[in-house]
Amino acid sequence: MSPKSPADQWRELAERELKADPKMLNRDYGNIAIEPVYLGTDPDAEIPGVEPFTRGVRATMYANRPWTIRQYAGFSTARESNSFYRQALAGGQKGLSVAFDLATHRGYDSDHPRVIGDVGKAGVAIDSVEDMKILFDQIPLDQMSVSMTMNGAVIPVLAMFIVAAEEQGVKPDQLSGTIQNDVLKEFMVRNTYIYPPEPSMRIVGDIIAWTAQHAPKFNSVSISGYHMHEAGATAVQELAYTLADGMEYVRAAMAKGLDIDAFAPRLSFFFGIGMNFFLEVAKLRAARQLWSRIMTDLGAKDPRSKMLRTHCQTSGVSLTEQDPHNNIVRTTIEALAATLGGTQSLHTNSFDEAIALPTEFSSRIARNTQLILQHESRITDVVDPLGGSYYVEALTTSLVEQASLLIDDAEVAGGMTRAVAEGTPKLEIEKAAAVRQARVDRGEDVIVGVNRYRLDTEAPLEVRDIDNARVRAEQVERLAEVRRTRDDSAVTAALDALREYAAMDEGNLLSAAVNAARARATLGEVSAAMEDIFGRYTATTRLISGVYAQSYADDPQYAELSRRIAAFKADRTRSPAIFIAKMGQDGHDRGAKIIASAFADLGFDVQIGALFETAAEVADQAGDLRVDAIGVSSLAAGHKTLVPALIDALQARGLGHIAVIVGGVIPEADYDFLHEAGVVEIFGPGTNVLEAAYAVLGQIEGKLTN
Ligand code: SCD
Repeated sequence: MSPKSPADQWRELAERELKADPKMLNRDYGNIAIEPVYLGTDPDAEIPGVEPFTRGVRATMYANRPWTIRQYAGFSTARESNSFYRQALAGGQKGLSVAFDLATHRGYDSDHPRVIGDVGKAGVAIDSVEDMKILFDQIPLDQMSVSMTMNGAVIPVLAMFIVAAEEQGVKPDQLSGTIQNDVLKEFMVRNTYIYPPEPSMRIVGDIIAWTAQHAPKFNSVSISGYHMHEAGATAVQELAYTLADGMEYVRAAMAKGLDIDAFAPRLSFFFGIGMNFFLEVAKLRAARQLWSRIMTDLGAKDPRSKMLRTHCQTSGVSLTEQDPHNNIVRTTIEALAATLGGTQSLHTNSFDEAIALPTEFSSRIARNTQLILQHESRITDVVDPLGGSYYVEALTTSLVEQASLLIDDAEVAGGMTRAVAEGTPKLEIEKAAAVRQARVDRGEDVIVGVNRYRLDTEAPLEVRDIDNARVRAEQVERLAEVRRTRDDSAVTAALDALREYAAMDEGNLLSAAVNAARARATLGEVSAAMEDIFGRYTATTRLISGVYAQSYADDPQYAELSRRIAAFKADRTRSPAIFIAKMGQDGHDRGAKIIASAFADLGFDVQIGALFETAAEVADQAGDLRVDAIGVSSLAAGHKTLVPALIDALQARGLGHIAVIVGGVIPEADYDFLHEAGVVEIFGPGTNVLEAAYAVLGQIEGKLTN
C-alpha cells in the first residue's frame, strides 16, 4: 500500500476536527477558489495538525474555529470586575482572563500593612471565596473558560476558584481554563514569587497532579515567555528559557510518579508578540517544532502531549506614552503576527496601557481589533498562510537552531531551577534589555512619536483611576464579615492540615487548601500557613555593568556628562549618590535595573533597594546610605499613595533634602499631584536615559548649592 499523500492525511485529520458546517472550508473570492490549506508539492512537506506541528496544532486551525479572544482584565473590587467581564462578553469576547492585584499575587489579604498602595490597583482584589463568588457571579463556570494569572499565591487562588465553582454547582471535571502557575519565570523576570524556588516547584507539581486527576480539562500551567519578552529578552532567549522552564515542570511532575501523557496535554504556553513581524510569526512556529521534539525526547507518546498550545499577548513595552493612538496600529500589527503564527488565544493591549489601566473605550478598541481580524480580514480562511514562505521558513529554522543551543546550555548547567536560582538567565535578559534601550536612546531603533516624529504638544488623554482607599475599605469590611461568620475551629484545623502537608513533603497542598477555602480561610491565611514552613524568598539584586558605557563610547553628550560627574567627584571627594527604590508589591524591575546600570556606568554611586519595600524602609536606607536622591520606580499605579508616604517618612527623619524622583507608568494627570507632594522630576515611559541622568545630576547639584 502506498503511503497516504499529504492532502489525504490532512483531509482525514480535518474531517475529525470539523464539527461545524464543512462548507466552511470551501471559500471563493469571486472567481478565485480558495483551498482551506496549501500543502505545496513536496511529499515530505509538513502538514498542519501533524507532528512537529510547525504549521499549527490543528489541521483546520481558524478555518474551523478561530482563536479565543481572551482579554486580560481585572481591577478594583470583584463586583466591578465582574460587571466589566459581563460587558466584555456581551461585546464579543470569548474567554476570560483574570488580572489579580499585587496584594493577592504576593499572598497578602487587603488589610495587610505592606499592601496599602496595591489593593485593587493593577488587578482585582481577592481575599476569600466570597470575593471569588462575586467575581464570577452570573458567569457559568461549566461553560466559560477562565484563565487566571497567578503564580505566587497560586494555591489559595486556585482553591478558591474550585470552591466558588463548587458552590455554583460545577464540579472540577467540568472546569475549563488555565492557571499560570509558572513560578520559574517569576524568579527570572516577573517577581511575584512568595516562597523559595524549591517549595515553589513542589507547588507547581502538586497543581499538575491535582488537575490531572480531578480537572482534566483544566490547563495546569501556562509556561510563559511573555514576561521575559517584556523584560527585554531577545526572541531566542524567550524561546529557549520558556521551553527549558517547560522541561523542568515536566520533570517535576514525572518525579511525582505521574505518567507524562497523563498531564502533558494540559501544559500550555504564553508568548509575547512584539513589532518584529516576521520574526514573531517564526517564533511561534519554532516554539511548536522545538516542543514537539523535546517532548518526544522526554518520552511522550500521545501527540497531544507534544502540541504546543499557546496564548499570546501583544507587547506592552512596545506601547508608547507619546502619541498613544499609534499604539492601536502597533497592537494590530502584533495581533496579526500572533494569529499568522497560529496562536490559540490572544490578548490585544489597549492603546492607553503605557499610561494607565484601560478605560471602557480603549478596551473596546482593543477587543474590536481582534473582532475585525476574525470577521473582516479573511485571514482565518486558510490554515497557516505563511507556511512555505522562504523567509519565514528560514527564520523558523534559525530560531530553532539558536534556541536549541541556549536550551542545551541550560541543561548542561543543571536545568532551569538551578540556573534561575543562580540568576544567570535574569542577567542575560537584563543585558539584552540594556542594549535595546541604548539603541532606542541613540535613535538606532526608531520609535515613531518618541525618538522620531515627536509631537510638540500632546493632547491630554482620559485615563482610568482607581480609588485605592475606597477599594481597600470595602475589602477590609468584607474580610471582617468573613472572619465573623465562619467557624474558626474548622479554619484552624484546615490550616493545620495544610501546614502539616507542607512540612511533611507529602499530601497534595491544593487539596488541603480546597478544604481551607471551603471553611473560609482567607487568602492571606492560607498563604501564611505555607510560609510558616517554606519561608518567604528574598532575591539578591545583581546589576549588570558596562553596556551603556560601551554603547555610548563615541557619544559627545555621554562624554560631557561623565566629565561633569568626574568634576562633581573632584570637588566633593565623592560621587553623586542615588538610591533606586521599588515600593509596594510592584515587581516590575526592568526600568529600575536599566536606570541603575546606566547611571552606574556614568559614574553615579548607585544603590538599588530590594523589591517590595515600604516607604519607611526606603527612607531608613536612604538615610543610612546618605544619598542625594531617591529614584522611585512605579509601574503598578501605587505612586499616589506610596510616593507621598515616602516624602513624609523622609521629612519625619530630617531627610527632606533628599531629592525624590519618580519614573515609570505615571499618568500625566498625576504630575501636578506628585510635584505638589514634593517630587522634583518625573520620567514617563520613553524617557531617554541620558537626558534623565542630566536632569537628576542637575537636581542634585541644585540641592547641594542651595
Ligand atoms: C480548537 N479546537 C478545535 C479547533 N481549534 N477543534 C476543532 N477544530 C479546530 N480547528 C478546540 C480545542 O481542542 C479545545 O478543546 C477548544 O476548541 C478550545 O480551543 P483551544 O485552542 O484550547 O483554546 P482555549 O480554550 O482558548 O485555550 C487556549 C490555551 C489556554 C490552551 C492557550 O491555556 C489559555 O486560554 N490560555 C490563556 C492564558 C492567559 O489568558 N494568560 C494571561 C496572562 P479541548 O480543550 O477539548 O481540546 C496575562 C499576563 O500574564 C499579563 C502580564 C502580567 O500580568 O504580568
